[in-house]
Amino acid sequence: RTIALIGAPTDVGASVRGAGMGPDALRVAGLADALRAHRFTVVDRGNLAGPPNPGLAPEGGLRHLQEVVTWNRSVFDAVDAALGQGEFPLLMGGDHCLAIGSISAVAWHCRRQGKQLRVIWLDAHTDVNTEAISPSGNIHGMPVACLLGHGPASLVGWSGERAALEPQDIDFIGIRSVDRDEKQAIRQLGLQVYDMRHIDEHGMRNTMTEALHDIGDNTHLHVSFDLDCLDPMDAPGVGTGVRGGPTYREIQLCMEMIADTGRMGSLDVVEINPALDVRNRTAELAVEFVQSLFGASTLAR
Ligand code: DIR
Ligand code: MN
Ligand code: MN
Ligand code: MN
Repeated sequence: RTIALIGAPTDVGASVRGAGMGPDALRVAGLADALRAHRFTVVDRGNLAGPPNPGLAPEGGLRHLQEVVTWNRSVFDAVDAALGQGEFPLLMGGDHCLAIGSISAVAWHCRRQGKQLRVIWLDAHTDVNTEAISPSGNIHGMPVACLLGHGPASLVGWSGERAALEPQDIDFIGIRSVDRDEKQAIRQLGLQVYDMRHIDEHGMRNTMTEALHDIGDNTHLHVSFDLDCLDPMDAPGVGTGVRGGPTYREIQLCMEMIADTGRMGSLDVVEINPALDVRNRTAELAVEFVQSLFGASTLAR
């Protein structure tokens, strides 16, 4: 299977600048060769082009809406093209707003192929804000809402008449920061959120067993990996770090259990901010975890 690396160097969905350098940080950390070492064919499609970050305040509760739409259109087209060629699209962000284009393309593909789409969202945040409730106006805090059909008209409905996702299609792992009105949205939508307390009490093994229980032969599993899911002590290169994340070992187990399903069909690696990092540590950690997602383990080859 060929893995297509797609760079989307932008931070238009955030207010902290720097995530636009994420794709090159991953390249410098050796992402392509790390995957080749596990006998994958890897093609780096380079970086998508898009508008610069205008650095403006939110308008109507949304910061940089037009720029976010333009970047996501490019991401949609690149992910759609990769899937159409039978490749595995690996989106290198960029901030997490890019999951709108990425997952919309995956949902569109799954519909045409008659596949069941399931998403695992690894993040400190649930990203289910809308323009009506977001305290920041940053669209990287809104991609899940948009994919569920709640958001500005220009960011919803990209994968056909129905929304890209239904609430039961997505599980959240590692959550420890949810905004006030976002909590109500989670309850109303009935989202399955495995927060840090759940992981503390039940352990990562039981948490992932539950989250992955309905993965079947016809499932396309998409993983959306926001590096701020990790503890900022391990991954300082993120714009909105929150203390109290899963340990290195817990994330390794999480990735290995996803790999064991054999159903991962697409991946986002987002929110790496080299401007805030320490000697590229966060991108290097991301490369380690991505290898585990693709089946690397201590005793198998
Ligand atoms: C916050 C931060 N909940 C917001 N979200 C982030 O602005 O909506 N998501 N950083 O990854
Ligand atoms: Mn996120
Ligand atoms: Mn986050
Ligand atoms: Mn579930």
